[in-house]
Amino acid sequence: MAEETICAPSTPPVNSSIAIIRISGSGTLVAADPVLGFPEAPEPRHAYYLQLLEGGAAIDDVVFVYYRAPQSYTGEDMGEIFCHGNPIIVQKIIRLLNRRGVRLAEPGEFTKRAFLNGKVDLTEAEAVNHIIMAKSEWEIETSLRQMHGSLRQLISAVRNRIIDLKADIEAEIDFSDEELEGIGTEKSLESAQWIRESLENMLSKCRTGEQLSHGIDITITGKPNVGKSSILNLLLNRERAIVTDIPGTTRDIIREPFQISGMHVNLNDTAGIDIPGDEIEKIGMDLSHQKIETSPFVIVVCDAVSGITAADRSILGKTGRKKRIILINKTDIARREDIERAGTEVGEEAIEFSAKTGSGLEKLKEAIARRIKNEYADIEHTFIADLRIISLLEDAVETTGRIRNLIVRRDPGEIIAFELQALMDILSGITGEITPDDILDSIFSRFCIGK
Ligand SMILES: Nc1nc2c(ncn2[C@@H]2O[C@H](COP(=O)(O)OP(=O)(O)O)[C@@H](O)[C@H]2O)c(=O)[nH]1
Ligand SMILES: [Mg+2]
Repeated sequence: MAEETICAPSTPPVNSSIAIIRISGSGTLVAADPVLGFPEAPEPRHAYYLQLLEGGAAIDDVVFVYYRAPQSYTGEDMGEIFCHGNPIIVQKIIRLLNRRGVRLAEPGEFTKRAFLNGKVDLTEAEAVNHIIMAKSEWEIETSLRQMHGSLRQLISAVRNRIIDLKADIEAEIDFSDEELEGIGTEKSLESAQWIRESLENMLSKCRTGEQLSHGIDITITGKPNVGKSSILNLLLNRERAIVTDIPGTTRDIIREPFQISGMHVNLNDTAGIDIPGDEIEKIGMDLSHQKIETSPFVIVVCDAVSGITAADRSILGKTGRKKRIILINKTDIARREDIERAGTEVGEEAIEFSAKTGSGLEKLKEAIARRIKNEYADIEHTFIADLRIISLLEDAVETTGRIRNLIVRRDPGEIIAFELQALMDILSGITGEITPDDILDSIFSRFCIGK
């Protein structure tokens, strides 16, 4: 149990209607009472409207809520002061608390205390930070589920199975019996298999979650002047990229985050692909080619007025193996027969589009959302994992494979039990039961102050 009482503003230092200052630790009431002057001992989870005084002078009218340990976020005695959202007032209150022996909290220290006091495990604590930092509705929903224990519960189920298996194997060591051994091996193998599949499943969902939280790359490509930048601007609903009728206007890659159907997407506008005019254009096109290679999804834009040319065919050929959406743009100024001919020449489903009028925009958004959902089938049940958790899960899967082989080879029970313990330790690293202090520090230092 941490001994020092800590405090921090939980809201940013800007002028706003309300600011919140949190206090946590056994000294919470001792520090707060004289400045707030409670009429009697405050009742937990009640809102008190009080005047905050310093030496008889009013600092602000505030609302104070007291949480009695262990029924609080940190598991310690806690208080929350809601004052007017002026940084000058906040600083005054913080200084006052400091003078009363309450130290300023470090980033993430409240959540770290919640973790150390067993209110949350590490997968839940990390999810708290992801809720705050999330860039999409998907990430918020997934983080919320994880904060409520989605990953912890799965790990706990696997751990229980490991404990059972270990107990069985240890029992066999003690009462080694030739006849029982055969049945024991089969049951052990079944358990090892179940453990391995569960861990692999978890790993795959963590990997998907990790990719999705960075945003999914979608690259817009096509020959010069087909309307790529206009389409980017239309999707973003603002003039982000320069649009002109001069071919070769976009030279660098323009990358913009964007939300589609609750998912975080990074939209890339690139230089048009054709025969380069100068050195800069050539560099821009090389970048375009690289971006197409590394993006899981591409939008190929064709022009209904110019029709499908050699440059289009080359781009369609290069992106043939990618997950792609084809647009036939500029339908607002093209003749019907030209639009249809372009569609036929493309040779696969294409969306008739106009970046000028916005026609086809809903279809495009639906197509993007559908592709993403198809690609990441387990999207609804993923986890928010960083590389630390992923690499521990990889270790766990590998260890389970080794355990399986030991069982098949009927190696001594002692060796199998030893490996099972190693596997348990890896899982304890994920939930934070045995995680080195420096790793904990680095995790919590990524949090905001006051969280
Ligand atoms: N009429 C019409 N003009 C368009 C459309 N999309 C783009 N343009 C025009 O085509 C020219 C090239 O557009 P831009 O977005 O810069 O193309 P990019 O080179 O592929 O990025 C500009 O003059 C745009 O206004 C469209 O759907 N309809
Ligand atoms: Mg452009």
